[in-house]
Amino acid sequence: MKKVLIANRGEIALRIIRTCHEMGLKTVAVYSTADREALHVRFADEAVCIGPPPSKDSYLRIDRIIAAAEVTGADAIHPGYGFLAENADFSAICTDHDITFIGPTPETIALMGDKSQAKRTMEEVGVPVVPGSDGTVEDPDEAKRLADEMGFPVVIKASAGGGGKGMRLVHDPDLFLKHFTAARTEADAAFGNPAVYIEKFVVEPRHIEIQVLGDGQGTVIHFGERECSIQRRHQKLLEEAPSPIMTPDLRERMGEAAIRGAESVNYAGAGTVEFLVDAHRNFYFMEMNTRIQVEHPVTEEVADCDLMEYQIRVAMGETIRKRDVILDGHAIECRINAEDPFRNFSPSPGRIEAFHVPGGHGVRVDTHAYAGYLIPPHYDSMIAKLIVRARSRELAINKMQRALDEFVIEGIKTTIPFHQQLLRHPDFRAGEFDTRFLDTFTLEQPTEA
Ligand code: MV4
Repeated sequence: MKKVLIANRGEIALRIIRTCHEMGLKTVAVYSTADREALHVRFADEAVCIGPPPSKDSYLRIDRIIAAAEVTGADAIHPGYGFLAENADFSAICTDHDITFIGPTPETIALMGDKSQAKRTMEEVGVPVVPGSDGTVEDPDEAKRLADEMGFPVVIKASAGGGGKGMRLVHDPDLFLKHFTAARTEADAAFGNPAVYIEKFVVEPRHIEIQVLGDGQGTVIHFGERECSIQRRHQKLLEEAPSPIMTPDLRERMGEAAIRGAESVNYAGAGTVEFLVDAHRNFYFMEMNTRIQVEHPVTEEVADCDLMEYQIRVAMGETIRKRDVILDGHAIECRINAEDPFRNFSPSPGRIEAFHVPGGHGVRVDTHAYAGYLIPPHYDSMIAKLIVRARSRELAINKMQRALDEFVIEGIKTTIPFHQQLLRHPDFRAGEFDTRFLDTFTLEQPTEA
């Protein structure tokens, strides 16, 4: 591997380019016409324009990305997250063109993309899963019988969905059939696949995920957990490692389960095994993400490693040594989005007039933004990730507050004021929250100047 094409944009494209250059690898950026002025274009050794602003005409165009790799002689492609990162066809097409796809095999991506099959795969090797239907259910009467057996509330989930897409909660048994039919119709419209499965609803759950790395040659290791319960409409806003509820014993059991699941598919690359954890610390497999995630830096900080370097090394064919990864300290990431938290998080694209990033000990900022940068309206609203690391959770929260206070972004609205209020909340500070926390968290309106 000598030259890596980055099939992405924004902070993650920069993040990938940095590791490639440290490893002595050349880089190729691809960009849409909306990203001509973007930093990933400037930081890469070469750059190829792949189309107009809409993602479907540029960052999602497999043919143009492969052509860009061929004309520049790139021998590997890193997909980042989003866009084509979990597209099994893309992984297969790269391989067909003798280009190394930095990620899992097409078979693994497709298997984990089918949420019902992924769940069955995990259950078969003894990973705890949420009680529910054995695979997908088509027949409404059979579905109703199963739901009655499990007891309400239940959730109906689209097999082709994930991340909260195509999910329905049903409390009232009398409304089950209506929801079941609607869920199938919706899934068909959204994913071209009506298949749904049914689960018992886990109340007051936390979302805790385990970072894994496999070499595709039989070895998988884990890097501990990330606490991801602070979400709004299935969009994470803050992540941390370790989870405030974690114990060494629970980490050992969840880590072992994640490894067992990943080993059963001879997993290759970085991956994340998502679990729901209930109030009694029972854990249940939910989904596996076959990509590097937005929140990977909190793991890098507590494990003191470069996960992207590991992704690239295993894609080059290196094996990994079975070992317990040493975790130390506490890391928190705040997602800084170009959104107005006081106007229902509505997008706030536009030109950044002033931009000053915080610094100092234990502070990391992953961003593609700069003073004068015009945020295009076509893509994700995340413009920076602010990551801090300290010896304890309390010290990390204090450091994050200091860093947020230093962060200056003018010209657009951002989620910085949201994070400042969240970090002051006594329940957040006490580590007492679950996935419903933001449903009831009310922002204090700023006082008019
Ligand atoms: C659940 C659940 C409770 N019980 N499944 C939402 C995202 C998708 N990955 C699955 N999700 C959930 N599945 C059962 N059986 C609650 C959620 C859920 C959730 C999960 C993680 C983080 C935030 C969430 C917010 C609402 C619901």
